[in-house]
Amino acid sequence: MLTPEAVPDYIAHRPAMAAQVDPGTLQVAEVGDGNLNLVFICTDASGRGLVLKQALPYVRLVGPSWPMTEQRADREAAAIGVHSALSDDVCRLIDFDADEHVLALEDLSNHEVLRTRLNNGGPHDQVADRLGVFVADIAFGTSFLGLGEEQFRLRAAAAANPEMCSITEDLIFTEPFLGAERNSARPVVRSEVGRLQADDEWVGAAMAMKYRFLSTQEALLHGDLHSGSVFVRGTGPGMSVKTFDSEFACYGPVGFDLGLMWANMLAASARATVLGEPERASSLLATVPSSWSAFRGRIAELWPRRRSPEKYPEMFCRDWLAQIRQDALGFAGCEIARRIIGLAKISDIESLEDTEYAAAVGVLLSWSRALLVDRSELDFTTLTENAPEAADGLATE
Ligand code: SR1
Ligand code: MG
Repeated sequence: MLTPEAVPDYIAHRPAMAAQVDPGTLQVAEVGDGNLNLVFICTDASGRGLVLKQALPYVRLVGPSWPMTEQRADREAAAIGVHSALSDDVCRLIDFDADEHVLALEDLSNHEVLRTRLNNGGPHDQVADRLGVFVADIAFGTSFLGLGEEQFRLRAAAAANPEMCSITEDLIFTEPFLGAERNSARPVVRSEVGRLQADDEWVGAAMAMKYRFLSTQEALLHGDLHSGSVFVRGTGPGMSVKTFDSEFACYGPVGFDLGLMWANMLAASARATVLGEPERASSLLATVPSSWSAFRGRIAELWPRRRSPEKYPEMFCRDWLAQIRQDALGFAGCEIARRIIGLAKISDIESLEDTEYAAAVGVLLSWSRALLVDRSELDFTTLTENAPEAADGLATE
C-alpha cells in the first residue's frame, strides 16, 4: 500500500508520472473518501498536480473483512482507455502500474464533485445533458452498432468484470429489496421501508431489472455513473464535465448508466424539495427528460455511422431507444432504493435532519415504486406530477 511518505519516491521511478510533477518538491495528501480505494493528490512546488489511485485488496468502506480483487484497477484503466477515445468528458489516464494497481490520473482539483456542487445549491444547467451525450457516445461506440458484431463480442468478452458486477448485483438489485444485514435506514422511515419490501410488485420489478443487468450486454458501461463520479468546473457552454471512477465498467444494458445518473439527480431534487427550494427541485427533476433528449439526439447523430446499415434499419433504432428508456427508468428505481436502504448511502439525503430526511425518503421511495412498477406507462410528466406530494406533508408539520 502506498503512503503519502512513499509517493514521491514511487513517482520518481515512473517516468510517465515524473514527467507530470517534480517528485523532489511534492506535497502529498491522501484524500480517498470513496468506498473502495486509496487516492493521493500530489502537487509540486510549481503547482503541477497528479492524482494516484490505488486499489486495495479489500473494500475500504468495510475493511479487510470484505476482500476485493485489485484487478479492478486493470478494468478501470482499460475502460478509461476505451471511453476516452470516444468522449472528451473523461478524466485522463496518464500512467497505469498494473503490478501495484495504481492509476495516475489528471489532477482535477480545480473541479468540484457534482454531488458536492448539488448539495451546496450550485448550478447544474446542462450537466445532465452533457452526461446524456457522454452515455450515448460510449454506448454507441462500444456496441455492435459502432464496432461491428465480431469485434463487439471480442470486446465484451475481454471486459468481463465479475467481482465488481457482483457488488452491483448485491447492493443495487438484491439487498434493498430482499433484505440484508448491511441494510440500514433511520427509525423514522423503517415502517415505510418494511411496507415496500413486502410489496411483491416492487420487489418483482426490481428482480426483473436484475435479470436485465445480468443478461444484457449492449455496450461498455461506465458502471457507476452517480453524481459522485463526475467532476464539474464552470457553467454553460465552456463548462468542463469529467467522469471518473469507472472500476465497475462492464458490458451491460445502456439504460443502466442513464438510470444511475437519473436516480442521483432525483435525489438532489428531493433534497431541494425538503429544503424549501421548489424551483430548484423542479429544475433538477427536469434534468431527467432533458438528458434523455440529449442522449436520444446524440444517438440519432451517431446512427448513420453504424457499421452495417443494411442490417439495422430505422425501426431498430426506434425500438432500441424505447428499450433503453424503459431500462433506465427501472434502473433509476433500483438505484434510489439502494441509496436509501442499502450500503453506500448518499450525502444528499444523509446530511438532512430527521424531519427533512423522512420527507425526502418519502418522495424518493414513491418515485422508486413508480419507476419500477409503473415504468411501462410512466411518462416524464407523470413523474414530475408525483413530485410535490411527499413534500406537502413536510409543509404541514
Ligand atoms: C462497496 S462499494 C459500494 C458502492 O460504492 C461505489 O461507488 C458503487 O456505487 C458501489 O455500489
Ligand atoms: Mg466510486
